[in-house]
Amino acid sequence: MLTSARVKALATERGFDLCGIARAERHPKLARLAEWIAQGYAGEMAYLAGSLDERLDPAIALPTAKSIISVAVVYNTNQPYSATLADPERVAIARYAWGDDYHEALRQRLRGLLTALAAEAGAGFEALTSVDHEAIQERVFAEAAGLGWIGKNTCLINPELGSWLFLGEIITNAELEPDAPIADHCGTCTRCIEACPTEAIHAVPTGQPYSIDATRCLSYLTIETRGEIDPAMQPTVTQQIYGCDICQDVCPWNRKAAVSDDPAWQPREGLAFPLLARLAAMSDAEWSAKLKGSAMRRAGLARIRRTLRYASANRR
Ligand code: B12
Repeated sequence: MLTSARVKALATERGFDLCGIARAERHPKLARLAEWIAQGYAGEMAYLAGSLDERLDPAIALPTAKSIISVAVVYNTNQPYSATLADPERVAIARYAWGDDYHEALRQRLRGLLTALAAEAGAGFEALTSVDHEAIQERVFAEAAGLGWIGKNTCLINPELGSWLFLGEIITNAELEPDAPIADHCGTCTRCIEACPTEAIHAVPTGQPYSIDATRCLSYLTIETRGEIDPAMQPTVTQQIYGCDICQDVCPWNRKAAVSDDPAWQPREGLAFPLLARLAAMSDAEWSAKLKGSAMRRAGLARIRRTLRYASANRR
């Protein structure tokens, strides 16, 4: 019979930095998602509302689901944080997008883990993998599985590794012993709220969950929005030109964050703090080579160039 300890041992063997087990249930924290969408914070990300039912109930993805195996991988590399970038000619691409597209890279690794689990579990084992492929709220289950706590910047923070973590899951019908969540360690700290360049992170309202208004978040503005960026927000596009790391850069739990030497996450040539002028001058062919297998494909070249236009104009 498959045990939680065995699942974790197999996950560690396969290079996952964290692994924990949560119940595949309609977790009470999920209720916040519907509220958050209704408050308009999802902006153009209509796919979140479109898959709301699935997001509120993991049994829709796998009707026999009993457990969610939550894993995390450190993607931080040995590079300075964007908040320390002093050269005004240079811009920041979020570090999650410097290397290979984590959706594909992590999913392949999860499939390897799933094969190993299936071999040990025997007949009747059902499971599916997800790295944001299934409609599942990854942070809620990672927190429930004891991988860390959801911080005021809304990221999952692990007390030993920090928050530069990719999350993934295996949803399964195996009955596994769940882990206990760990306590919130944000305390009275409000550094992320104060440092956010667009005031996207809500000040901690009493009795409310930690939350952000995605429509103000530079990550959303630079990656998710189609067409032109909201004119009111255009002046905020200056240095963070693809995603934004500021709320994690300033987090005290990332002062000594773990670093990965995994080749998959190392910055591709010219992506860690490039010169804005250099990016603006890159040809279609150069971009196409750079974006192959990269998470930056999500926005696509037209949106990237649109953002570079704002950054150049705001520089002047
Ligand atoms: C949509 C999305 C975004 C949006 C919205 C982000 C947000 N904070 O909600 C945008 C485009 C802005 C974004 C940005 C980024 N993202 Co993103 N994103 C997602 C995605 C696809 C869905 C998240 C979502 O539904 N958000 C809406 C909120 C309301 O839901 P939630 O995140 O599940 O949060 C729950 C908890 O907050 C809970 N809650 C917390 N406290 C409390 C308290 C109470 C009382 C209650 C009731 C509930 C509650 O309520 C929510 C309900 O589900 C996930 C993948 C996934 N499928 O989960 C990745 C994911 C969250 N993103 C990720 C990453 C890496 C990023 C960026 C760092 C990328 C970058 N550098 O630009 C930034 C970080 C910005 C930030 N501070 O969040 C990682 C986060 C890893 C981690 N350590 O946390 C994820 C998990 C992808 C992955 N597989 O690794 N992202």
